[in-house]
Amino acid sequence: MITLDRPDALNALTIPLKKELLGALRAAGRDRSVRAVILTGAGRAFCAGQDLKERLEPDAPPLGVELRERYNPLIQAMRALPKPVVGAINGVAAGAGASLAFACDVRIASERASFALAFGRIGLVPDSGATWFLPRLLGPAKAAELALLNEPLSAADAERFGLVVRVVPAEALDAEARELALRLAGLAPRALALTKRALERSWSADLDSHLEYEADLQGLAGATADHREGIAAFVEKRSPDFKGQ
Ligand code: LHQ
Repeated sequence: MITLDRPDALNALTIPLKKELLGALRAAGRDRSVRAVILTGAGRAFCAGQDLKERLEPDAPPLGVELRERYNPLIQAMRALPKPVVGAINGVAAGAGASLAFACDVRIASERASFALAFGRIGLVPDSGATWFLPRLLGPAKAAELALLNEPLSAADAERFGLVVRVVPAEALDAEARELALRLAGLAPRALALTKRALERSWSADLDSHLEYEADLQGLAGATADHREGIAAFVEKRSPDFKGQ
């Protein structure tokens, strides 16, 4: 579990926090014993986005540089991670904090969660993938409403729009997110990684080339010991024991 841990500032993203988060994502990618990652926030917020006070410091890098050097690599690391990322959205996810939530593979939300783009209020454009993820996750009309009007989305509406798999009482979020992550961790890791890759690629592919791509991936998945174990478990009417091989 990766916890953004600056609760007094609603886990607003400073340069050190962004560096730590990227390090934690990369470490999770390298560690073979990690089969799923939970991303959550300490305290009452998931993440309030960029630390706006840090932006007032005289040596704050230009926004374009900050995005290219620190935000974009975070989003890319989450999408390229060959393991599922479960967003446990415990409270408000605003600005780039909402983008982090959108970049998770699945999200489960506390009833106290909300999503707010917030960028418009400070004269900025939604970034860190927000304008890429939102139309895909919510559809173009709702995406435009959120992005242009900066309307927050409640947890209940997020569930209605399919942005989160489930809304749970605040005190149950941790256990429910762990259960979801454990379910994912019990699946065949290689197949999950390839599935994530196929879903990602589908956005920029035509059907014919994507059918080919799926056939290639299936060739890889089909050659794994986990595939053989899955079939054996089915025939023997038992739960599979996937080893990631
Ligand atoms: C904060 C923050 C915060 C610092 C709460 N920073 N302290 C931007 C620039 C650079 C490059 C790339 O991209 C970006 C992307 C972005 O993320 S832009 C969007 C940045 N985020 C926002 O505009 C959201 C700002 N926060 C809020 O609007 C509110 O805090 C929300 C609606 C999230 C929560 O409201 P409340 O529940 O009323 O809490 P609060 O406002 O009282 O905040 C509690 C504390 O957290 C407070 O500190 P204090 O010392 O006064 O108790 C806030 O100053 C601090 N905080 N967000 N982003």
